This record gives sequence, structure tokens and C-alpha cells, in this order.
Amino acid sequence: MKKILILNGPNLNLLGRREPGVYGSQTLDDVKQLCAVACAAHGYALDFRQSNHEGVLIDWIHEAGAAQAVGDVAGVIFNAGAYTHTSIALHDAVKGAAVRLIELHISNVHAREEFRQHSYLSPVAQGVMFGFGTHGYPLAIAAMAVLHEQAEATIK
Ligand code: CA2
Repeated sequence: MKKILILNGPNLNLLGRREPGVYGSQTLDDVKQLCAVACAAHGYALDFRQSNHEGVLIDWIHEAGAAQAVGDVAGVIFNAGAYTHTSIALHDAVKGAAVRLIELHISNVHAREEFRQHSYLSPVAQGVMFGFGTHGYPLAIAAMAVLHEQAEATIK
């Protein structure tokens, strides 16, 4: 069974513990459970990770690109947290790994501070989902299933 890799960046381990008005009250473990149900419903295995370290996230993107190339991974759903707005290195990693990627944000970043309204990831993502709270995760899994099935149908 192919995997969907869900990567979470800095501070997302704090989900549900602070700022419930912005990010809701579900913890990252709760979100992982939501994702497990959604992946199973679409016929994918789930690999769900979080790191506060940019280099670790870069290594995981490289790993995902290699795994996608051999058919083990359908794609990556990436909530890069604040690195979204700062990291040319993550932009280069996604481009270099040639991995299918959906950029995800829990909050509506365009309704927030100006510094959250630029993303280094959007230009190298197949799609972007934001503003649906933690429900965005299962929505992004459904979107990834569509993107992956379309790509498979094009190859055949
Ligand atoms: O809306 C999102 O998902 C963000 O990626 C979350 C990032 C933020 O920097 C992005 O602009 C938008 C922040 C993640 C930190 O999450 C926390 C959760 C609870 C308490 C404190 C931080």
C-alpha cells in the first residue's frame, strides 16, 4: 500500500495547548488520528511526522522524493509552519526532490499578519490548502488521492 507522508514543522507539537482561537483545540495526536482514518478510507498508509528542525524536514523531503520515484509514496502534505514564510532551503528541497506536494495551513494565513502572506512553498506545490482548521488535513488527503490517481492514469 502506498504511503501519504504528512510532515509538520516547527511548533506544531504545541497544537491544542495554546492559541485555540487560531489553531483549534485538537492536539497533533488528534490530528494524526483524523489522518489515519482518512488515509485508510482512500486506501493509503499514513506516515505522520513533526520536527522543529529545518534540516530534518529537508532530509524527509529528499527521502519522500526518492520513495515517490520507486512508487512507495503517493505524495507529501506539508504544514511547514513558519518555515513556509522564510525557507528558501525548503523551496529548493521540494523542487530538487521532484516530490508531489500539497502545502497546508490550519489557519487562513491570508487573513493574518502580512509576513504570513508570502510562501516559499506555494510555487513548488501542486496545490495549497488553508483556513479549514485541522479538517484541512483530511481534505488534503482527499486532494492528494485525486492528484495521485490522475498522475497514475496519465502514466498508464
Ligand atoms: O496555520 C498554520 O497551520 C501555520 O502553518 C501554523 C504556523 C504559522 O507560523 C504559520 O504562519 C501558519 C504556526 C505553528 C505553531 O502552532 C502553534 C500551535 C499552538 C500554539 C502555538 C503555536
